[in-house]
Amino acid sequence: ELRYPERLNCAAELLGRTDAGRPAFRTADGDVWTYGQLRARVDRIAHVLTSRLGVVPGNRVLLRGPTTPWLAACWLAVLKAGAVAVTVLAQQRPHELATMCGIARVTHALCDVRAVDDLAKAEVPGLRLTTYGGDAPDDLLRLPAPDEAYPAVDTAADDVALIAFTSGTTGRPKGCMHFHRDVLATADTFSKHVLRPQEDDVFAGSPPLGFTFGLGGLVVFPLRAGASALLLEQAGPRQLLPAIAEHRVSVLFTAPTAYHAMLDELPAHDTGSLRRCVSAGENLPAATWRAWHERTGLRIINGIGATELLHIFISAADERIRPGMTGVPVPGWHARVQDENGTPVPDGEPGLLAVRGPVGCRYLADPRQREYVRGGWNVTGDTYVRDPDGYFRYVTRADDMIISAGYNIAGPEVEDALLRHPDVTETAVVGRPDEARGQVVVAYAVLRAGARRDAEALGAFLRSELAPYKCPREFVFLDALPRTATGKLQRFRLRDNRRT
Ligand code: 3SK
Repeated sequence: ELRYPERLNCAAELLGRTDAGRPAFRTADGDVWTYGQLRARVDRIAHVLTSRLGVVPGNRVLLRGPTTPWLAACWLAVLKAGAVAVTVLAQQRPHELATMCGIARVTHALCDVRAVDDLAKAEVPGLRLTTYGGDAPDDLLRLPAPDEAYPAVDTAADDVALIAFTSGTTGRPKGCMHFHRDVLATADTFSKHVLRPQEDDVFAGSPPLGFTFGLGGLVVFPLRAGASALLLEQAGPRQLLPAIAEHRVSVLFTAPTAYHAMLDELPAHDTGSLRRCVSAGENLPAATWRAWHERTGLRIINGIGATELLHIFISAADERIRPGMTGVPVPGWHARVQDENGTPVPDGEPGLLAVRGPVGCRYLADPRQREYVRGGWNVTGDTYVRDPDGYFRYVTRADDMIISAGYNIAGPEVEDALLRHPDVTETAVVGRPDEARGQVVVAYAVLRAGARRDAEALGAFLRSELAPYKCPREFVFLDALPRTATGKLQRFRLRDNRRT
């Protein structure tokens, strides 16, 4: 069981332990911030926040910008000053930003000067907006501040440290509140027991810091381990491979589609420094896991996490990893599969995934709390099967099961088969209403550049891989699949025929 002192400031904990001379953050340009420099910059920002901008403990401070050491330093400074960081994504538009600011009652914002337009357009009443990284005399980094240590505000372990928004794959955003102890708990469960980082590890990856997958993987886990993180403003599959080679990245966090997209380019890059590869955010198809393993010798650590629960709660390490499986509950977490009434279903049968552990869902003023937390369990909205040996296998999102002529068909199983075809780079399989069968299976596919859009050939391929009732009745070829800002597939758009 995890035990933290009653009074705890997680930013002070993350910053306080490592020798001043060790590297904390790196950038693509070759800048290195040592722990000593990071501490000094965080303290300076915290002084400015409290003595110039009027931030007091409990104020909600919005943070927005590309992934840079300055964004991470702002996040740490807000927490160190006892305020609450409201993390949003650079892609979010004025209307979405205004909604989130309203829900979280944001009073202040720190925004990278390059990302300020949309936030200004959001016209949030009473918002005190400060930019960083620009030339203006009132830029956050130019405002005068005492050149001395900033003593961390004495927060309680269960004071709110951050509010992270989830829109899920549809619907009005929900703000999830997380405590100071929750932040450390993610590092002391998944990172400590599954990832097992070392001081000389270099972390890197694609998820932005406004997505808790990225915040954990690129800030919290490396700092908790005294390691360093390469923070990349551009972190698509095309940028990741050269960055891994150049900066000797050893721990990689990215999404299943990025692992798949990097496969062809792998031979052209030196990935010999990689020790750990983490995939989350979406289901990792067994086909992608196998191809990555074949080409790198590395076993991708698959995991399921949620903004509601901050980070990953089911996963597996090293030899315990099984392709096509998410894994077992991370030490400290409990998981089961249950029916709609909360009764556990037998092993081998699909049902709703329910978990509990050191972090819980706390929606900010949202009645949907009642749907997510039922009888003390967090019901994630995923359909899973638990095998008799305790492994959890993803089936689909609970509301995404396709029911065709009485058969239950999980889109991800058909997608996994399609991804084994050499021309398919991305795919989504959904049910379309049909008078005779209830629903029919429709496959959307993105093909490798130059490949022929041949529905018949794909159909024939699938018939050799899957039972006939699972095979799509229709193939639709797209240039890209509709995704949320965090990269999650929006199946509802495909079901409703809304592709953008
Ligand atoms: O939402 C997710 O899928 C997720 C995955 C891993 C860690 C954190 C999150 C929010």
